[in-house]
Amino acid sequence: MSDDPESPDHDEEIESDGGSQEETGVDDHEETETRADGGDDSSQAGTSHDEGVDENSKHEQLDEVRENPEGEELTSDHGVKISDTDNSLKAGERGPTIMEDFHFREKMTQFDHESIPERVVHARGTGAHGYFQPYEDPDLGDEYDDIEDLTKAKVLTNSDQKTPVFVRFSTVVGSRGSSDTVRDVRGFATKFYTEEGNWDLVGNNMPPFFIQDAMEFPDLVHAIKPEPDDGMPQASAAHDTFWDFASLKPEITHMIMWVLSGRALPRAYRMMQGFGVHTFRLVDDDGDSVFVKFHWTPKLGTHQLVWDETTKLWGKDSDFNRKGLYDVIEEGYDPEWELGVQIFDEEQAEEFDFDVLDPTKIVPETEVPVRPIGKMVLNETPDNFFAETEQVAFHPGNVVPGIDFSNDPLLQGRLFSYQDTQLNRFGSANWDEIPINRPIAERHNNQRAGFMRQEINEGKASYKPNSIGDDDPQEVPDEEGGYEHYAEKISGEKIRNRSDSFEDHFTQARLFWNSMSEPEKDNIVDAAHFELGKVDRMEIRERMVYDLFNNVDHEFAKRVAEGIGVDPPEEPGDEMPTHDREDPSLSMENRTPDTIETRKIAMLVDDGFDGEHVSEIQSALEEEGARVKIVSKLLGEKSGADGETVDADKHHVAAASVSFDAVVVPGGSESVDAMRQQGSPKHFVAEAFKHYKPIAAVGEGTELFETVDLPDTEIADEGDLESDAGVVTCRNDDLEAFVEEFVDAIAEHRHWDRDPAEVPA
Ligand code: HDE
Repeated sequence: MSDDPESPDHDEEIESDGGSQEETGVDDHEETETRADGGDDSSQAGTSHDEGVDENSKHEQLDEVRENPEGEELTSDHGVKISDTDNSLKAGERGPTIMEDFHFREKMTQFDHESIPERVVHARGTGAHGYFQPYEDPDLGDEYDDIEDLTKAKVLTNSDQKTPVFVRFSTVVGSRGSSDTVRDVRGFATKFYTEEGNWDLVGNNMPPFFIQDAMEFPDLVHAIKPEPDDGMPQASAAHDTFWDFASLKPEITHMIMWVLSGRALPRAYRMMQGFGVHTFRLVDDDGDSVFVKFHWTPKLGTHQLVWDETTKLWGKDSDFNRKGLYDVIEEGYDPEWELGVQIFDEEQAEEFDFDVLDPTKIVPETEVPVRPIGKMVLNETPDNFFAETEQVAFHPGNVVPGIDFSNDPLLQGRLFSYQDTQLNRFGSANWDEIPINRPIAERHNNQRAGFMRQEINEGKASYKPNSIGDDDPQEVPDEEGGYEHYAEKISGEKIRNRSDSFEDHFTQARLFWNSMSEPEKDNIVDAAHFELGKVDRMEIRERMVYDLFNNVDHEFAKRVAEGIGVDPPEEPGDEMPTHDREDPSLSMENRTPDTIETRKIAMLVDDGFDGEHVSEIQSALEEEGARVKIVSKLLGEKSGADGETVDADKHHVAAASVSFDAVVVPGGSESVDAMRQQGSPKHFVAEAFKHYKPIAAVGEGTELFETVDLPDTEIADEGDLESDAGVVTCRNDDLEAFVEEFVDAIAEHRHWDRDPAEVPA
């Protein structure tokens, strides 16, 4: 949990709730009696609709089940104090264990049943608590006046209210223990605990999807998961079955372009966009509707890792993304996203050259701008990974009045699958009673019983209509907040078919390719070389080049072919669109705000460092919001040239450049001489350079750079400050100017104008 002064103080609550047995004692009848009276509604763990919700509402509800062992006595699950939890009960010191040892049986049984099935997809993830708050009077452009005119969903319109949220980020393909930095789509699922019930926006970090119809999902997942005979590879699409499937499914082409791009290698969850993917509906008080696409835009920009870096992170820092989110929140930085909407009506939708119900398409921002309507802040880590992050269960079918579905056949299929999969994971329809899944809004209905039922439903009547219980709970008319589905007119024949309007698979794939910068295009080609290079069957590689890529862009197809032993196609594919359209919002290079907040900077030192350099650079970077870590050969105290001391945060055996965003080497001749004798600092610098990261050195620190091969890079001469493609070097006393240059270089994130191909790191 973060130390955020605004966050609720759980410890206090737990104590005053009587967490300890001694305090609680046994004569708590009073409270029970009050509940039996039915007078105290707080036992319902719900919030009356009139009271609304605030940022802390979910925490207050969770406090009721939080358990804290601090200062407490060990007991059995049934509350009996335990005198010895290390030795089983035996018949004689060296004799067999005795069946009546209830403590042994209970402890072992619980352990034997600790695991639940992992998610069939998105098994690996991490989560955080926070809140969502709509902006006051958001700017919706010329066409629409007021967000309240478009939707009755209070969660999106009431700017006075902070709605609690729980967000889970995930990879898709890998199993629960797989590495974080694999090439994959990332899940971005948000549960809003609104006053009108839970709304789950279960999205991804890429706006299109692989397939058009939910029927194809099991095939897609079987193809991409480890192959069934040998169970390999883990968490990777780079194998025959995935590309076999892809090469036979041209509808996948647009998504493949995204997956081969840096979007599939996010630098951090806090530096990742999110998308609702499908077209949804907003519905107003009169029952009128517009279409909407949801977008999350991170305040810190959208940034990527590079491939070589990700593969090293698999071994050196395999929890990189999970830990990244956890650490920044614990360190007091609360990641933030803006929720944006693209709004369009049915007539506008008719005009597009694609079908808005086809999830392999985006609505380009050049056609419909994204309008920010609110912000989300994540400000608290979970207390218990299993209880919160693992047990949270999302369902796109959880919507609140004012938000509705479109007929996107992928979305329609998801509306079945998520409830179904939770039954498999939890073994009960009562998964929605688990604390992290429970709504804050009150629940009253006649759904009953089942494994692990938590609620104690009072009364005799569990059916409707009834006269015994005054026919409660009562249905709620639409005008008073009852959910009413949008009354869309539907007519048609029962048909198992794909609409002709879903037929064009290449126009938007080409739009994506056209919109990439040259380095981004290079990354896509390199990724295709890796992925298809791992495919044994030539006919699959050929189909990818000839049938898919050559229908996106001829040059692209030729470049891919050359790296994977396929004869380059001589002519563009028959279906290749000829348009030159671009959408600047698709390139991550256009999503780099001028900030270095939360970036992690390694400062390489050894004994004899220049104390002024270290303290001034560190405080200047930290003032800008960066996190500086001192890295040295060994942990412990390091002494500066003038007697100052610093503690090393990391040592060479455990720290690698891949875990950092930038590297800086301060002066101090003894320190730099020592590092010139060590392999690690030189490798640190070379590797950061290879990964296009900003690197900087000042004073004697520049001499370390001279021992490393940094091709075509200008290093400052005596008295100068030099900044060359993110390599900042300084041989004068103007530390302020040096730090300023370095901060600019860090804000740029990666320096693609470098050519590090020859660097042996
Ligand atoms: Fe999911 N998806 N999905 N998916 N999905 C699941 O539900 C499914 C799709 C997404 O952090 C499962 O609870 C089908 C699109 C996220 O817990 C399962 C189809 C998008 C998460 C399931 C899709 C997503 C899931 C597995 C095609 C982006 C993780 C465990 C019709 C808009 C949520 C679970 C979390 C999880 C089914 C396609 C996002 C099996 C059938 C499109 C972020 O129900």
